[in-house]
Amino acid sequence: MSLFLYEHPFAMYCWKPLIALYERDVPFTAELVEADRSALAALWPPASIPVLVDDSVVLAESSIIVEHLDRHGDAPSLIPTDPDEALQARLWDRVADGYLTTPVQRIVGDALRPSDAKDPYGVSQAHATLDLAYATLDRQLDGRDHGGWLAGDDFTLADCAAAPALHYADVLHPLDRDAHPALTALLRPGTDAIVGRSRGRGGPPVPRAIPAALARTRVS
Ligand SMILES: N[C@@H](CCC(=O)N[C@@H](CS)C(=O)NCC(=O)O)C(=O)O
Repeated sequence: MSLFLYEHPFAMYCWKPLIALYERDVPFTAELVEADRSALAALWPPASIPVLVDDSVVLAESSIIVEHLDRHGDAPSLIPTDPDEALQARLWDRVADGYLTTPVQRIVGDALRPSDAKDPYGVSQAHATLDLAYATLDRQLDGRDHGGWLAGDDFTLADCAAAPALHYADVLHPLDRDAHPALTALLRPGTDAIVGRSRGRGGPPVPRAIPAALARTRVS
């Protein structure tokens, strides 16, 4: 078995399979993707990251990669085997991507645009979407009789998606800790500790670099 993950350490969507890989204790080789994506495009024409190569199988899309990783390692499945629970995991993965990661990408993307191509309206919409996401996720977590994970009792795909997205979102659009205590509990230990919280394993080393990196590039 040889797994290669094409990724960049600052890319939220790459953290999702990275968390799954560490959580499942699956050995892999990280292939750093930078500006030149031609080699990646030969594997996967959109050249988005992450991309996983598992022997002859090439898989893109972070959620699909996490689903595939359930075939590796012996940790409990990140897509629950119960069909109803699996739907919840997929649902909250979609919520994390759509309502956290997408607006974060919009805000960061706008900060990188030339000054004559800014989209202030889009950015203000993105901030409003993050408020909606915080309220939605906090309500999902609040007062529920489960382990504090988004989709139920267990750590799932949904948490792999939400942890990094929430981490970045909080930098760009600070989470009101008083208004959203349940969601704060998910954020509180920091992303590496969130990973570690899943069955007590240590978090991946790469995300520890992220807060410092983001602090240097803070946009509002
Ligand atoms: N839906 C995709 C989104 C992947 C995505 O947007 N990846 C970003 C990095 S986080 C990317 O490659 N963007 C294109 C670019 O940077 O050129 C997934 O879940 O994998």
